[in-house]
Amino acid sequence: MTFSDDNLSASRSIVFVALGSNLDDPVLHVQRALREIDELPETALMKISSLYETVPEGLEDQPPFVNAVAQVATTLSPHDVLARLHAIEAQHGRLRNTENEVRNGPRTLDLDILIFDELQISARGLTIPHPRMHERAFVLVPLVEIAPDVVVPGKGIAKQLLAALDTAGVALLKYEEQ
Ligand code: PH2
Ligand code: MG
Ligand code: MG
Repeated sequence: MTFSDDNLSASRSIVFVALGSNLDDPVLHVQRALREIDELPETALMKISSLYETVPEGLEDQPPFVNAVAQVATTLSPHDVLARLHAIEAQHGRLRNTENEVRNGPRTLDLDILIFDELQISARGLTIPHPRMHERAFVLVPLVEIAPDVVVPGKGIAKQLLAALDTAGVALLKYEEQ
């Protein structure tokens, strides 16, 4: 895909966003979400990883996930990025905080902020870096593909964190751009 060329000021932040889907044509949800992230105000996609098919973690009895990671430049605040990502999830039919939503369960689209510059934030509803990213191969494999040397604040360098993990459940996915 080709990226929009928003003119961002020098004070932009670099943000890594994880994408995940395991319902209703996951590849399409992830591809559409990448475009929607690129179209956000004050925000531009810089890099996207390949798409991966991954074995579900946390709750095993659900369809396989499609996962990817995007590197984004933005002048939005962390809370504004989070609100925008939640809005994109909602456009994809994601039901948040309802009895239909199972923790770690199936979802049409999950967009998580992984890293936001060097920030470490612990607020209600927003923890940066993502608290479990360093132990998840479905996050670190696509992250290391596009940014092997990025620092996960408080945890270490992405490629070194990945070296400690079993990646057997993460497979490169072949797909057509849609
Ligand atoms: N997301 C979860 C829980 N488990 N497993 C895989 N493979 N991929 C995910 O994106 C995922 C998961 C909660 O957000
Ligand atoms: Mg998640
Ligand atoms: Mg999430």
